[in-house]
Amino acid sequence: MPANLTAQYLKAEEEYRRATTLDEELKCLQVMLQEIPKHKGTDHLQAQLKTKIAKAKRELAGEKTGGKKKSRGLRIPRQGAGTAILLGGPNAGKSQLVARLTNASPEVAPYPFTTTVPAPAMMPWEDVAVQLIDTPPITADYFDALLHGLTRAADLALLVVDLGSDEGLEHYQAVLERLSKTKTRLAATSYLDDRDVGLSYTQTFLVCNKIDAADASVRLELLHELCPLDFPEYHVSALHGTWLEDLRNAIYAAMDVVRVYTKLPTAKEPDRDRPFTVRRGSTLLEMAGQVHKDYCEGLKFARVWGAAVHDGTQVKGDYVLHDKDVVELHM
Ligand SMILES: Nc1nc2c(ncn2[C@@H]2O[C@H](COP(=O)(O)OP(=O)(O)O)[C@@H](O)[C@H]2O)c(=O)[nH]1
Ligand SMILES: [Mg+2]
Repeated sequence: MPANLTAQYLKAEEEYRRATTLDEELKCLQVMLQEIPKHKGTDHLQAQLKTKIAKAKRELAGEKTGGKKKSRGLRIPRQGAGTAILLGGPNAGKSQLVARLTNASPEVAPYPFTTTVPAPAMMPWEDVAVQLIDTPPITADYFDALLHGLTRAADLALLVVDLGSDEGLEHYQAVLERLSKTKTRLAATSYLDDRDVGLSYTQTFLVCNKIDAADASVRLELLHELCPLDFPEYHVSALHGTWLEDLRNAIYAAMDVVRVYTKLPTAKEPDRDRPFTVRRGSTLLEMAGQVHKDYCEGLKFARVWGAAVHDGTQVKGDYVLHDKDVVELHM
């Protein structure tokens, strides 16, 4: 890791990894280049950033003049507290899981390639929701190109393994093999490679599905022997709904956000229907920008009701938000 990377650099890098538009991507790259300490040790990274900025600018110009949109892959707009993408071999039960965790009804069937395009659906958690993306399977011969960008931008990947058949383990090994050859990889935490900002790692849970099947426990042991990985593991039956609530809670927790309710100065009660979610550790100013650009610029102070402060405490933009804070913004 190059020395002395500023907090602003790391934040821009994080946003770059999760960018869903070309415009966002360009802005983040520009901040990264501006913030990177200029010395020999970062020469390589500086050059890389410059190349990427030039490329993003060219592509943006192309889009604006109505040229052919570069196929940067499908970008599914972010919705809710965060995004988790399901990955796995054929028939692992990805669609069944999505069906159980959301109100959507994707097609579930005992033959491969039932799911042909990545499809988002919302998973409720208390009064907020997490976006899940169901995907076509990854096999030794097939890897939908769209999955790279989607996985890179996701907050979490759910790698689904089929414990219901012996092929399940073979499929799983093929998926790992396939992913290890790309620049979109899975890891215990999310980050970008220090030397190559194009190489990204996405935080992953291993979801061992079909624990209801005969011999599932034998296959689980075999799985641990064959490919020991340090991902947090969840053992579920998507079909019967076993342990799915634990998985649901863990998915939400992995989004690492807090909920904030806004209140108008003239109102007695906050708007409880639509909490904002912001990254844990975010400040009031960052949240105000999410409410409206004008709030970010014109914010004078806020009053906060919450666990960490006395009711109605007056705070400034640098106040760090807590889960379930009620915030009254004053311009
Ligand atoms: N026994 C069992 N079967 C399951 C489970 N989850 C999914 N299946 C079955 O596995 C097959 C493939 O499921 P599907 O969700 O379409 O897999 P996908 O290709 O990964 O989306 C279907 O016949 C499902 O009913 C489970 O937990 N237990
Ligand atoms: Mg499917």
